[in-house]
Amino acid sequence: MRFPSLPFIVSFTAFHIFITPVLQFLRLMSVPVTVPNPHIAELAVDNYYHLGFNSSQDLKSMFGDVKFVLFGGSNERMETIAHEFAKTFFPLPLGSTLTPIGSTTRYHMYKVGPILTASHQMGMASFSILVHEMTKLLAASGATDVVYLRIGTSGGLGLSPGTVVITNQSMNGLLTPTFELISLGKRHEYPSTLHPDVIEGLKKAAEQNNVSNVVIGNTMSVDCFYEGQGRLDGALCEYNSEDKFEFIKRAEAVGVKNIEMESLMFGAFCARAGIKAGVICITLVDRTKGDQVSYTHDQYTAWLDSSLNIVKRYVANTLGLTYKA
Ligand code: R2B
Ligand code: URA
Repeated sequence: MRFPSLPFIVSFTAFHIFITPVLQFLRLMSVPVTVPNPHIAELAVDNYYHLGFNSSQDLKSMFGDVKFVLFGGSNERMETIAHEFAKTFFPLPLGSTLTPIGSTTRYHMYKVGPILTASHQMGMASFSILVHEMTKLLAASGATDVVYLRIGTSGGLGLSPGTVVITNQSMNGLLTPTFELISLGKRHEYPSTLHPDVIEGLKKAAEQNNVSNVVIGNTMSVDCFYEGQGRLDGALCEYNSEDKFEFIKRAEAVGVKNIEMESLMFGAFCARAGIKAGVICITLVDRTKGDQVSYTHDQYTAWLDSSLNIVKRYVANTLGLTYKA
């Protein structure tokens, strides 16, 4: 057996003595939300136009404590989620009610303790405006260690409706993991990645909740509900059922478990902005069985609850809160 050389032993020991504490210290340091765009600093006042706030306001006292932003499509769902977080972790002062903050023309936002919930409506274009303005607002507020989560709905592939999918990797309609943005007449491709800490944290929370209807897999994300998702029930359709199933097989072969309309842009934006992000969606329909979406109110509530309970557990684990399922 060969013994390690002296220089190796010296550098190995030095690494452990000096570098390990530095790495531990860095891990404990808080990470502020920042905006990489240098032009923002030149603005006297930045108007977060679609949110109904601006940078001249006392944003620090309003949003400086935010740790999680929970995004989802519908106004109603984001109100329900805010209520759930108030009920479980941050009771509202006696006699007060939860009301949306800022402008409600485009999105609805609620704040409960260090949690913001915000509806992004449908599709990447709408969500992109929200994440740009949300990130600028949180950066101006001095918020630190913020995690973004999309709690959404989707169509499943070979999964019974109500299954919860934690996204590993988002893919575009060509089944590659890049988000395409056309800017100044040029095509840009950005890798879309969700943060491994968030994926792991959601997985662990799902295990702790001991729920069986959870899968981890890839998500196809496209800016279209009908033809872009290979549905046969849109007003227009130029392919047949065989074409649809041939594509679904190809998607399944690269690990796609569900299809939705936002995670690709979300993953690319958050990776570029240096924000930890994750996506957890319930499935509303099994696309290998049909295209029409229909469910009862009670089913929807139960399905949403199982994804929400995972998110609650993950938030509790991250913020050191007590959570009983
Ligand atoms: C899921 O549901 C919406 C379409 O019905 C869309 O926002 C999505 O990603
Ligand atoms: N949302 C989608 O984008 N697709 C579905 O099939 C269901 C919900």
